[in-house]
Amino acid sequence: MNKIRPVPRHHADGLDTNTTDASSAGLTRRKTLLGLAVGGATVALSGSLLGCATPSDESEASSSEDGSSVDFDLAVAAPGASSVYPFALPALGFAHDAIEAVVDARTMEIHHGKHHQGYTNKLNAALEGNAEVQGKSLLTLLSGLQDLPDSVRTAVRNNGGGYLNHSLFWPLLAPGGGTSPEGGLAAAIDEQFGSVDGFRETFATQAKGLFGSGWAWLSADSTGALQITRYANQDTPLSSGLKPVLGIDVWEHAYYLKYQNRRGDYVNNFLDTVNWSQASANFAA
Ligand code: MN3
Repeated sequence: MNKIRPVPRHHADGLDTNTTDASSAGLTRRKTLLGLAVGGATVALSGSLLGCATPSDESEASSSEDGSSVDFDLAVAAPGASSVYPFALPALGFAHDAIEAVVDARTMEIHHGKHHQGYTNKLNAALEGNAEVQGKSLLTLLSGLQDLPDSVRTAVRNNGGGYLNHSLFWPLLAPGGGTSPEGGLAAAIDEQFGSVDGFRETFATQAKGLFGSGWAWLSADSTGALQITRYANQDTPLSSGLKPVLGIDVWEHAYYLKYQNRRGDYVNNFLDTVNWSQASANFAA
């Protein structure tokens, strides 16, 4: 079990919402916020553009707001995922053609074997020769980006984030077809979104509307409260003190061969194929 030290996040803005345009490892300046209704839920949009923050934008990043921590256990990641350097490409866990209803085999082959492998290789390369950073766990690195040397911070943010996000993503796909939320996660979804359908509508809206490349995540804070958060590039919920529960990769490399510009169809098919047992395990991790 790894203790994650959270960085101050969005309720510092006085908002009590379950969706946030976050981003940027909790390092984004959040000055202008506006609320709007999406799918019956209030959505907070940061005035900062996704991806425009830089790791040096550290005005809020150095201390915990309430001293609490988010626990997260990398054991829920794909088989073979590494928690420390050197990092190895984890197993996909199913055949490339096992989820054709969502993503075609060629895309899965490239996505796992080239993109995820690429993040793995580049993360290792960034840490090679830096013994001090090598000794830190991936979760420590990603939850403490502001503490890293300038020479490796961006590489860890992008490639460490890519390594983790994809390691969590593969097990969230159910080759046998989608299941239903279980246990504590089922109760939390009902409480936060009214129903699984309510969750689905809000999550799909966020995933479809994310500009450019990134991820939409259902995450939990240290109290177990859920929120849907969008991240640019390979930023992760861990970097804003949140526990990742269910995420979708909306980079074009994840769907373009099968869907071209029809991201919405990809998002809907993904939501039909969620391994909710895995998401429930992530929530409990
Ligand atoms: Mn990807």
